[in-house]
Amino acid sequence: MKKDKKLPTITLLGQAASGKTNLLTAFLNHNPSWLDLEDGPDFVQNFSVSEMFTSGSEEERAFDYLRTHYASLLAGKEYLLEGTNAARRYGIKMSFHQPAQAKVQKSGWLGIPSLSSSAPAREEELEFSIVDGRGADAAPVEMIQSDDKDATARRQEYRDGMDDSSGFVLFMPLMSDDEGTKAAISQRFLGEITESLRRKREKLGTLPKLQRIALCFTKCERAFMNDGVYAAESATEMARYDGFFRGNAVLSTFRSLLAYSLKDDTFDMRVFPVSTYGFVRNSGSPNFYPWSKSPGLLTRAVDPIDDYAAEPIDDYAAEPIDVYDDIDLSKYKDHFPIALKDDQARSLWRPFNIAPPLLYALTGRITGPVSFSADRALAHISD
Ligand SMILES: Nc1nc2c(ncn2[C@@H]2O[C@H](COP(=O)(O)OP(=O)(O)O)[C@@H](O)[C@H]2O)c(=O)[nH]1
Ligand SMILES: [Mg+2]
Repeated sequence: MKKDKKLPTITLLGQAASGKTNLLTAFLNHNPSWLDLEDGPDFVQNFSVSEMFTSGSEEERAFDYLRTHYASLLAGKEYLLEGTNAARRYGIKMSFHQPAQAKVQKSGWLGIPSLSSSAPAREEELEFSIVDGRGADAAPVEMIQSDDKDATARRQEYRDGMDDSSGFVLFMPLMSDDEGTKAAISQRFLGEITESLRRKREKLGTLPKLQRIALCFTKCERAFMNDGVYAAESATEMARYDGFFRGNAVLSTFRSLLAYSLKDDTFDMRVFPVSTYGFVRNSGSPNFYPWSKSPGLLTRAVDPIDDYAAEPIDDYAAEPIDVYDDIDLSKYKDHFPIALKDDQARSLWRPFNIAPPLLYALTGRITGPVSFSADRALAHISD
């Protein structure tokens, strides 16, 4: 990544295993037309995403690691991989077509919408950097977190990333963890954000102002496991999140931040349900397979000579493989495992709403099939 130029920066924040690195990997590797950016009021078209590195750089090496990570998820071999162990900055270039936009004013006489202004169509190119780090470094738990030099240096890099950022993308799993744990973790992130805001105020003019926070509820496909083939559609319906948001410990903890974002001259905030696993293309079912031995994508490619397999499988088999000897599997056998080739697994994997929070944090554009304004999120909490 070019060091001579300060790129607009966004930082991914969230507890360990909240899905930061997987989302970034999918964003950089996935079929561009599946990034959900062509949906929503500020939709864009014909976008492409690419990375910018000096070859042989540390960033390039780390990016190659991300590619491996992505390939291994498809193959269901994620257990071979390490977690994120340092704060990394990836240089990214995104280009897209911005269609002509008519801004409609709703306050016309008799409520008739009147056209107030319009923006012509144009091509846009954004160069930016994304900071991804080790969750525990961004919001350390005193007592548990190591205080050695390495840990302190890593933490400092992550905090520097936040200070250089005009947008934060905050990750919290929609399900899992008890409310107490979620509240405690959110509290630590709230503390880190508040500290960064304080440093930004102190160094006004040197550090960029925080413009936006995208709060992502990750792994949201798991909330729709009972919806079968209607899951993908259900996930776009705002009302379906009522039950998850009401009394939600994360939203309650961030209540003050959400309320603060509504004031003039502060940052904006928006809430996005996201899922990197997403839904199976054409079928609409959640692309999550809760096999206790190895939870992961439903559509992972199954290696015929996998350790789990008792016998080699016909290359062309498109039927359930009956070689896993896990008794838990019997209840899943109607849809998994299916011998998918790598490219089939890749083409069936359609992530949900993963690029919209990134574009929002960067530019304020609202894209994607579903998201909640701060107002609306607050209304959910106080319902
Ligand atoms: N069910 C589900 N699991 C996910 C999703 N995204 C990531 N994961 C899993 O969550 C774990 C942590 O993901 P990772 O991206 O490494 O989290 P990070 O520590 O925040 O970077 C991995 O086992 C992922 O496969 C998702 O959308 N749905
Ligand atoms: Mg990570």
